[in-house]
Amino acid sequence: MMTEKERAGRAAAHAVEDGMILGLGTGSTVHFTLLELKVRMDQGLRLQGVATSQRTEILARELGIPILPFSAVDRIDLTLDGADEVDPNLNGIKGGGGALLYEKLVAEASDKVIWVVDHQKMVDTLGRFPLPLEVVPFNLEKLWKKLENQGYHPRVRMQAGEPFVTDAGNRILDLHLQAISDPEGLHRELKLMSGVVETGLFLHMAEEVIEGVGDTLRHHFR
Ligand code: ABF
Repeated sequence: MMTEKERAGRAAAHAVEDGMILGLGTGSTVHFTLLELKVRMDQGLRLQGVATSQRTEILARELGIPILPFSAVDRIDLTLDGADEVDPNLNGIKGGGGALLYEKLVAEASDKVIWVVDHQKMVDTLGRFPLPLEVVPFNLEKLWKKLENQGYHPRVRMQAGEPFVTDAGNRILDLHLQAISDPEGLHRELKLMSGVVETGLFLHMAEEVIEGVGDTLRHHFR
């Protein structure tokens, strides 16, 4: 039986129209979207993709999906991506995969954004998932201290015993907030801190969320 991730991921590939330029997200759910795009390409669908991470680009190339550099496109027709948490307003937390900066830049250049999630990603209030913050390495320790003093419970994201490094060469601090009562206000506060590159709060960006629920799908619209 298909998992909720696969069901949602594959469904999103059928929102793609012939000739589209796509934003290709990062994560294990959107992985299935790329697999289904390959199936549709073998049936004649034409498309080009802009990858949001090196690992998505590698997968896309392995599947034969034509890749364009982000710098080569003015607009993207449709971005298909995953998310870590989505609230009833279709605001989300992204960045669990460490690709939040390029994902947000690609989403902002897109005419439409669809997220694909399994059921456990849908929440009433954002924040139980630690909020990723992309920060410049130069200021990592001082930003950690500032956020710690403000009670934001920051943790340096690690990989193989070293600080995780994003595709842009930055670091990630994950904020363990439990609940975010004012996502807009928190996003603005964090973005104004020197050394913060981007937050994992994706607000008013997704037009649709395709949720895998057991053996069915739910479509949520903003
Ligand atoms: C990506 O999708 C990340 O922002 C987010 O962490 C991820 C969700 O991963 P998965 O689909 O593997 O749960 O866009």
